[in-house]
Amino acid sequence: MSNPTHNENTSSIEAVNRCVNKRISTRIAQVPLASFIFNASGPRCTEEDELNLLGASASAAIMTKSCTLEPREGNAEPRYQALPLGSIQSMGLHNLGYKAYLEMLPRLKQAISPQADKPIVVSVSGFSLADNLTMVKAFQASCADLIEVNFSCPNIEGKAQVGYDFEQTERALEQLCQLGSKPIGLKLPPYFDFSHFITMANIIKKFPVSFITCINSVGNTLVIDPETESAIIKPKGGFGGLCGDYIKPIGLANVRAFSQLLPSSIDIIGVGGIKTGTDAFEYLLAGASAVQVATCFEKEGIECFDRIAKELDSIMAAKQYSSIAAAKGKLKMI
Ligand code: RRO
Repeated sequence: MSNPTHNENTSSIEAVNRCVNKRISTRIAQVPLASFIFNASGPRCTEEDELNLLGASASAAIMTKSCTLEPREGNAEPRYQALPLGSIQSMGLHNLGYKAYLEMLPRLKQAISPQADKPIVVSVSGFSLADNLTMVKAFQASCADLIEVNFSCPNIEGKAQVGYDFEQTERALEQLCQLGSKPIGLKLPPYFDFSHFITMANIIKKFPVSFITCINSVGNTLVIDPETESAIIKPKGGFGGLCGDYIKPIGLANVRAFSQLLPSSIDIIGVGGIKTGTDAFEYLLAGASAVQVATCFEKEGIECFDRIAKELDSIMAAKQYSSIAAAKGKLKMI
């Protein structure tokens, strides 16, 4: 953890000792987290007050909304609609611009320390490799603990998801992984074919990528209201990212496939349809080292982290798993 007053080993040990519940504490790229559950880069993590709320909550980390070089208002409203089993959204990367987050990080760190040594994960989503290089370089020199590079935003008109372009992904990693020693991870889009899992895993293995986050929303889906005979969100002709329960089997499959293809030193963070301890436990069995919550956090608010953590803890206790490591990737075949 980045704490200038401690050496790295001492502060890591202290952080682990502070974990309230050892059964669901975990690590991402060797950075300790007090629980298996934190927020996804998505809802309620754009503004400083939202990030402070996460700092004071049971979320195991503070994850920021993906940022761009310049501030963005995002796409036109309505751009989010709740659905019975999740949501569809096309937020359009509304964020304060990376300089605002850079400036905010020491204040966030200060607010969460010394009560809880909670990592801060910054998410970057530039419009070009040059943008991403500028932002990652800046965050490498900041007090962020982990850097997640978002290669999978589906909601910017005219901009394809980098994670679906394997050559571009490889060219980007060649440069992004050379900018400093803070752990870098990739937020990936969902893949639906084994050839794609294998190609992406082989690219990732060539570079010092510390973690991957699977999956972003399922991009470019369409929900129609038959009463009004119209799409239910405005941007991109109604096409948007599908989230929530609908996508959990896709998220689980991506976590499972990558956990079988990547070395265990690369942590996998599961996202997609996590709203109960059972959902989190399923991702753990598939091979996740931690999970992030998006739609459930949007709908339920900050209390979801404590609730899901307690539910997961109860499930693990009932099944006599004493640690995340004991259950990680232990999916059985029939
Ligand atoms: O802001 C968004 O519209 C957005 C982003 Br950056 C992302 O990575 N995934 C998503 O579903 N929406």
